[in-house]
Formats: sequence, structure tokens, C-alpha cells
Amino acid sequence: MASLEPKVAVLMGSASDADVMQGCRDLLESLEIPYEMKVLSAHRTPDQTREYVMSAAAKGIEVIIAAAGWAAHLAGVAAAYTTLPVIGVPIDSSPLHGMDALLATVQMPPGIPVATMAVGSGGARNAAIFAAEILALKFSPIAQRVAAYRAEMTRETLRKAQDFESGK
Ligand code: RP5
Repeated sequence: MASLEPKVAVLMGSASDADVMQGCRDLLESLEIPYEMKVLSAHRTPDQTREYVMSAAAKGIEVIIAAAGWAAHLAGVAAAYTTLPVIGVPIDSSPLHGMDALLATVQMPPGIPVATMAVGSGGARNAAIFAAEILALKFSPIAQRVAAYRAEMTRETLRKAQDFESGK
């Protein structure tokens, strides 16, 4: 649900991160959370990154998701320029399969936290859910959709377990 009044900003270090981040978009849409996507690099477009993040809160953004690979400074740089919660997604785009991005994103020095998700597409999905959980503190319809999502996941897991255990 890309809309004119996004509550979540999804930043990616490169357009090449889009496939890994598709699950994040899908979940934000199914949870009906308005968001906008931006390609902004801490290294290649530092001025634009700073400008966007510094103006995000004023235009209604409440949570920032920042996904990047390699020496992934995007989430940390975003967190440096705002007190909005920043959720980091390490992307597995490098020869180190995301271990570099994981450490660069998670190992923020004390004072400027980044809530770091798992590496890759699983982390991308969790970033959307975590953003929804933050917004759910303020918006009860989002809280209801998060609860419904989780209940459905539980039902689906039990259904699959039952199928497996009964040899289907
Ligand atoms: C990172 O470098 C991006 O987040 C991406 O994961 C990686 C490679 O970017 P491209 O060279 O494909 O643009 O900054």
C-alpha cells in the first residue's frame, strides 16, 4: 500500500536489493500499512540519505526500515539522523553472504540503536512485522491485523504439522 501518507519508509542501499525486500513489501501491504520505498545509499548518495531521513518524521513517517548489503551502513546512518525507530535488514548480496552486512548493521556502538533483523528475505519479512508491531502500539486496527496474521500463522503451522504427522 504505497500511499501519499506513508507511515513506514523502506530504504534500500541499491535497487538490486529489491528482490530480497519483496517479502517486506508484501507483508506491509497485507497488513495494510502505508509505506514508501526509497533507494538511498549511505556511501553513494550520502547527502540525499541524510536529507531524506532528517525530513522523514515531519512528513509522517513513524518507522524506518533500512536494508543494505556489504559494509551496510545505511541503517546506522539513518539512525544517526533521526530518533525514529530504525529497523535494519542485512542483505546477503556480497561474497560473504551477508555476514558483513549483519555485523555492520547489528554492531552499532552504544547510543544509536538499530533493531537488526535476520539476514536476507527472512529478515525482510520480519522487518515488516516488527514495524507493524511498533505501529500497533498506537493504531489499534494495525494491532488487530498483526494479531490476526499471527493467529493464521499458528493455524497454518498446525495444519501442516497435522498433514505431516498423518502422512499426507
Ligand atoms: C549495497 O551494496 C547495496 O545495499 C547492495 O546490497 C550492494 C550492491 O549494490 P549494487 O552494486 O548492486 O548497486 O550498498
